[in-house]
Amino acid sequence: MKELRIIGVPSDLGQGRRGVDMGPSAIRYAGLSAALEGLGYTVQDLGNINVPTPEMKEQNQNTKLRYLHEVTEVSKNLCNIVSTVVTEGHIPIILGGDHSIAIGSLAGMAQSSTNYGVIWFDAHGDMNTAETTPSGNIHGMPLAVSLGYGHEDLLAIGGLKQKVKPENVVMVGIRSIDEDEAKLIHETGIRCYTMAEIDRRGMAKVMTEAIEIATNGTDGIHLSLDLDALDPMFAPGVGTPVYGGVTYREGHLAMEMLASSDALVSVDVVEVNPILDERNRTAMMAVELVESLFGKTVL
Ligand code: B3U
Ligand code: MN
Ligand code: MN
Repeated sequence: MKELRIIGVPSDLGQGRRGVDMGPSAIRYAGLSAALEGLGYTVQDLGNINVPTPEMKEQNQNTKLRYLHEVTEVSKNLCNIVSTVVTEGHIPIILGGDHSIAIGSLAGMAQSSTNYGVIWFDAHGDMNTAETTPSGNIHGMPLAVSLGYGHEDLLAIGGLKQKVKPENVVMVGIRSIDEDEAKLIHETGIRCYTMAEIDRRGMAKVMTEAIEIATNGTDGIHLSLDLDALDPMFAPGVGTPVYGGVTYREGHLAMEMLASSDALVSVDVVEVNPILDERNRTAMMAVELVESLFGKTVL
């Protein structure tokens, strides 16, 4: 059985609200390592990557991308660690932090020479570029960057190449897309399962197809799990909650189907904000979902 490596990335540089930097602590406090060990895995926690706090830094006036320089440095670091972990034959569990950290995880996966597909579990598309972003927040851009669209500094992390092929990328849980962001989604042709489609066809069918797309011709799946994919009823501690999300049961079903696929090679768990949370519920939800993802069953 593959071993698991936990990597914390306490970054809130990619979005506007403080607190998501405490996500790794909250998820650890909710018992992540013990839960995975309980499932029979060997788990090693590699600790946190060093991330500057926003108060230490002046905003760079040359770009509208907030904390571009700092996000770039953090991503390069994460890229190297993820690539090492995967090359050693282990599964990285990357704890955010805001979703900008996925730029580093996917760059690291690409550097490790694993040919992987991506399931982007999120309320949002995260397909903005420097031109289309309404906020300047880099957490709205990581999927675009990984597909080769966006600021050159971000594209250069881990080498100037597309980090994942669009034909192996699937979005699930989507219900908030900016107008210009939609154009890029159509242009790249990535498969986008909106909440409307999940309502109509059911999570089981959607995940069957999603897994098929992400594994078609690849060595495995990277899951980028943004907790705001879930309805705020189940995951209130996120910076940009959107009603009408994935339910508790649908979330677990999706993770269980990924576990059965036996294709998972790496995972991000992002956007848990303990300041906005209710008694660490969202971090506990994250741990539960990860347990299902790694094979927890009732019997
Ligand atoms: N699409 C908006 C909002 C957003 C993206 N990701 C999150 N929120 N979590 C933006 O700023 O790019
Ligand atoms: Mn996201
Ligand atoms: Mn989101």
